Amino acid sequence: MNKKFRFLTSGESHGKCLNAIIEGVPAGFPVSVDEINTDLWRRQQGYGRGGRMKIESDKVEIKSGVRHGISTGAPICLEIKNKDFENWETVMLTEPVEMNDENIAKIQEKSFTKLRPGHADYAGSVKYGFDDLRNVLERSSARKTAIEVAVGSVAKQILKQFGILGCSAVTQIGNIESGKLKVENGKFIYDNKTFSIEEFSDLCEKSEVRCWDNNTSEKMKQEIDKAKEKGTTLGGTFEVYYKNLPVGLGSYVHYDRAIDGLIAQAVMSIPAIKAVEIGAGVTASKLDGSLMHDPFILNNGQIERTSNNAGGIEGGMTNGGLLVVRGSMKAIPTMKTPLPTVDIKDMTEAEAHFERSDACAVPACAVVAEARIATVLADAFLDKFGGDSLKEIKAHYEC
Ligand code: EPS
Repeated sequence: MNKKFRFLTSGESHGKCLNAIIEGVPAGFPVSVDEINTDLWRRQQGYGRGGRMKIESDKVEIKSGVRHGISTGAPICLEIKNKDFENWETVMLTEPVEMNDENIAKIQEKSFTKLRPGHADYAGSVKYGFDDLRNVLERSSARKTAIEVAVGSVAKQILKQFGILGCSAVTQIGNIESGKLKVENGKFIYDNKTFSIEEFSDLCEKSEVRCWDNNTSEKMKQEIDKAKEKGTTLGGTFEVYYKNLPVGLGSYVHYDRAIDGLIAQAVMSIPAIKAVEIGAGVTASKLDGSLMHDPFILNNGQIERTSNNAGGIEGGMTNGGLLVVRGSMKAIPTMKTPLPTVDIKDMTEAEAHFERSDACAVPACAVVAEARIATVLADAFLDKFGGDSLKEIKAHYEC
């Protein structure tokens, strides 16, 4: 399938910067740096983040493809500087450095050879033939999700022109689960109260763990504190919702056009994700057909559904319902209380490498997933309604 909205990113965790080139944004779309920076800020929040987030205050620079705030149709280049680079310059310089005693000591201090179970260290070092696991860590780090959020933010700005809006919520951290949320006809029902997507999103944005319920938020924070005390880390689950999607994004005609498959790939590619569900998700396997499928009804001549177990997707296509995607994130593998491992320097048994990290990044991950899903939706939207300019696309959309 020819992608209509595609991008590549580059950059290391402690390198000079993170970059992306987006190809496929038609001319005439407003592209706001402030909106991208707001999403970058949202990704940096969340109880349980480590010291690095105090160093970075991510800001994007748009380097091409936009003139006076409007896309020109040309590739859009984005850049986020790593503030921490100044502390890592000798270690992470792209040019060769003079191997004097001082520089050798600096580089060795940041080299490591004790594999972290659960991280990319082992497979990455075997695959690329590295002796120094720093080479694996730098690109496999979740730092790269900052630039992915910037790209997703541009995708969200395309979708916004057509009233398509998204939000995300954390539903579990460690063993603490949020109460049961019901999502019906685009409304969020919790504790007998009904919220619009905007109201629900607002509640999540105000929580330090991105959970709409205050009591659960507090319990989640305590769970993170406990994990920190033990020197361990926590995973969890989150949900992403998008409303006002037109019917028919994606397709049933080929495996690589099924939008659920594309969304699953996008979310699964985020570091530490182990499962992706849509709608009823894994519960679908337990529901008999009469409970699983969402009946059609007529309301003043309009087709409506009485439930949304499908999560807004049937037959690999959006069906006009609210998109509901759930992701499960494992606990971060860099831990103060290390697991048994092997030191590949001398092939001895050892304790895993530890360096400054996060205790829990589930709230940040929800924002990343929201952004990654936006790129899939924007791609499918441009595929269906595409044109060279916003004006052309609006004409296709409206006819
Ligand atoms: C990460 C380790 C930590 C995280 C980082 C991901 O970074 P550092 O080693 O510099 O303390 O904070 O995430 C980010 C920097 C970010 O922007 O999300 C890792 O090893 O994956």
